[in-house]
Amino acid sequence: MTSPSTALAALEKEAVPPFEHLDLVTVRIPFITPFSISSATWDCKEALLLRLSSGTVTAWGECVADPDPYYAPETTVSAAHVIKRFLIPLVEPGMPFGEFSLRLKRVRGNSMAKATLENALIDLLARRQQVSLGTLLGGSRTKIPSGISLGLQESPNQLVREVETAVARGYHRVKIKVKKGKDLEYIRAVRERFPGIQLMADANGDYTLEDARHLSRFDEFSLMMIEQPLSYSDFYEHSLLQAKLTTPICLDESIHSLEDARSAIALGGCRILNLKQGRVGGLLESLRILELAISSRVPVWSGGMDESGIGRAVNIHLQTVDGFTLPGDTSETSRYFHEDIVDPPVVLDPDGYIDVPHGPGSGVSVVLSRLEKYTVEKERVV
Ligand code: OSB
Ligand code: MG
Repeated sequence: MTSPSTALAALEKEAVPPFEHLDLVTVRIPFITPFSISSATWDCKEALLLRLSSGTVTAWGECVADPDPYYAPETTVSAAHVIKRFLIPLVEPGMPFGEFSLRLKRVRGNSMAKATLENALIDLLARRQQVSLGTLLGGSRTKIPSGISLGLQESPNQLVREVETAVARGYHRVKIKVKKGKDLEYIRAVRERFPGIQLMADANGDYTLEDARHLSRFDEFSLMMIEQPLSYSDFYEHSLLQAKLTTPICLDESIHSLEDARSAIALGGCRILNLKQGRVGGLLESLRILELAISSRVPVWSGGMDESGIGRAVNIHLQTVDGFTLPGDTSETSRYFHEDIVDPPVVLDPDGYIDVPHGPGSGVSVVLSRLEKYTVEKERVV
């Protein structure tokens, strides 16, 4: 087994691969049903994709930014702008990834844009070396546990029906979205039906510290954690809230970097981390955060951004690395899409696990006819 820090040191020494072309492609892939969180509803996956071509090899990166700034400040359009204007000029093929990563620091924030470019370059590196992304990251697992994130529902009964389907399918852990006025009744209904499942709630920042007493009523339901109860940009008030709750707090949207993770953990603002590689600037920063979490004894799991198969595969490979101690938000392709742009789709085995894709790089291939069908914009940048 390779520790995240050992894998990081090796990856930092690898040379950024050369490429002939770089394309930005925006796709809109319909969802089977709309997905709602406390701050937004999406009826399709709009994603910015970055393609690198090098000889016969093609590599991809998927940006996790939404078309709107309702989950995080970046958007598909802002990410495309930052990539073109500020990030691509920093790429010098042949330079070590460690140096590339340092250069990116001059551009403040914009971690989703950075992850998009870094993901594509690392996918290209792995494909050229004929190794899988997981291997490059020092991962050893061949399968990972599944988890599902259920959006806000019309009624507690409707939510229970959704949970029944997820449990029957074999998901290892169920996350439900909550918001003010759609919380205790919903959690109670699910707990009464399923007293023993691994269950958690995600508020996407809908509450304030004034709701502390209300939130402490979540404690009776033995939730694994409550995710991002307070503001998308806060650590401090989460630390005050954590002192009043027995349920562990997990932070999601307030963590954009290693520094954020360090501050949040040091303050006691979270006992668990949702690590979304696409939100923290990519895979190198994810390895740094994993190392911190292991040494701080903070459990980590991989979040998702309802990605297409490109980003979904990256999240799966990352979860083969040590430090991911809890099931994440990695679900089957068919949980979101009738049709995705890559093959093979993500499916659950009879035990609710997901096989890590085989083959070089992310191990999935983009099906060009489907890509074209869902493309709404494309631009050759290099
Ligand atoms: O808060 O984790 C979140 C999706 C979009 C934006 C924010 C979140 C989510 C999810 C879905 O919960 C996770 C997934 O299935 O990929
Ligand atoms: Mg979340």
